[in-house]
Parts: sequence; structure tokens; C-alpha cells
Amino acid sequence: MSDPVRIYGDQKSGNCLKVKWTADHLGLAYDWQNVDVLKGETRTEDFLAINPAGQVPCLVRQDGRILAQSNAIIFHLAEGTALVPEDRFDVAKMLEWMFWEQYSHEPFIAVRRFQKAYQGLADEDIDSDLLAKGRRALGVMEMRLLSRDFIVAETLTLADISLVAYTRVADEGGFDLADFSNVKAWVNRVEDALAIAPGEGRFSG
Ligand SMILES: N[C@@H](CCC(=O)N[C@@H](CS)C(=O)NCC(=O)O)C(=O)O
Repeated sequence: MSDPVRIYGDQKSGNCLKVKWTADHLGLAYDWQNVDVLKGETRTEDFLAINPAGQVPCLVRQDGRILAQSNAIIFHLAEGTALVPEDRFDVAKMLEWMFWEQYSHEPFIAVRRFQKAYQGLADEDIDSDLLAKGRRALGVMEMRLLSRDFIVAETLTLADISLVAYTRVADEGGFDLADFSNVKAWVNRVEDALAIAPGEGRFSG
């Protein structure tokens, strides 16, 4: 049997956990290489030789080809499975939400969480735009989930995995999900579907 794919990631990073959850959900074998972002392990010469962008997650396939960017990696792992809709428009719709996650959600919710929980910054030292923009993103999700169980299809897709990563720990960034009841119920639904343990990936967990 050939070696499994290798995944470089930090277990506290939502972007990395997206890859772990997708692989686990699909029953894929992988060799997890822990890279501690806070210890600067993404900036070592050895790691930069793997991903010159100096970021995790990063996937190294059995044939040596390397893929970065969490949403590209999960798409690669899940193509042809039930996590990707069959309908071509729905695939594009799923990608719409995954691009939105990277541009209009993660930069505010994940960044505020990083500064508050990891770097221990006081609220007054954090860019105040992050709270407003993160809440706006949660509001967009709240509307989307008004009459649906999952973001795109009737069942779990990669859009849910991508978006749940930082939404489920948004409280660590100072975002109260009690104000977004549809989002809160959806987080529970997606955590159940992926069998995510409550403390997994939490700074305090
Ligand atoms: N858009 C990228 C973001 C990756 C990213 O920001 N990774 C962070 C951890 S969540 C990282 O490796 N930071 C280390 C550094 O920049 O040195 C993705 O989705 O994979």
C-alpha cells in the first residue's frame, strides 16, 4: 500500500481543521504533521520549501504534488463524494460561499479571534471594524439559514465545513452567537454531522 497523503496543520487553526474534518468524514488515511503557527514553525526554511507562502494547511500528495489553501484542499479531497453537490450550478453555489468565507467572513471573525484569544489583545487595541464586519457576516449567514438546514444543499457540503470552522469558535473572538439563532442551530447540526468534539480546536479547549 502507498503512503497516505501528508497534511501539515495546526490543530488550533480552523483553516487546518477544515482539512482534518473533511478527511475524517470521508474516511481518508493521512499523516498529520503538526506545525505550530505561534512558535513560528511556518517560517522555517524546511517548511518554506514545502509552502513558500509560509502558511498551513498544506497537503502533500503521494505523488509529491503540493496543494495549499484550505478550501482548495478540501475540494480536492472531496471531489466526487456526497460533500460536493451533483448539480453543476450547486457546485458553483458552494464555491460562491467558500470564496465568501475567505473574503468576507474569515478575515474578520478568525482575525479578531486570533488577536483576542491567542495574542491576548484588549478590545480597545483591536481594530473596531473587525467586530462590525464579523457581525455583518454572521447576519448574512443568519438570513441564508432562515429556511434551510445547510448552506447550499439539503445535506452537508464543503460550504458548511468551510464556514463552520471559525463560526463555531466565533465566541472566542467576542462574537455572541446567541444573537444569531439560525447560525447557532446550524453550528450544532454541522458539528454533529462531522462528529466534532465540543472542545476541539478551541483556544481554551
Ligand atoms: N487562505 C488560507 C489562509 C491560511 C492561513 O492564514 N494560515 C495561517 C493559520 S490559520 C498560517 O499559517 N499562519 C502562519 C503565518 O502566516 O506565518 C487558507 O485558507 O488556507
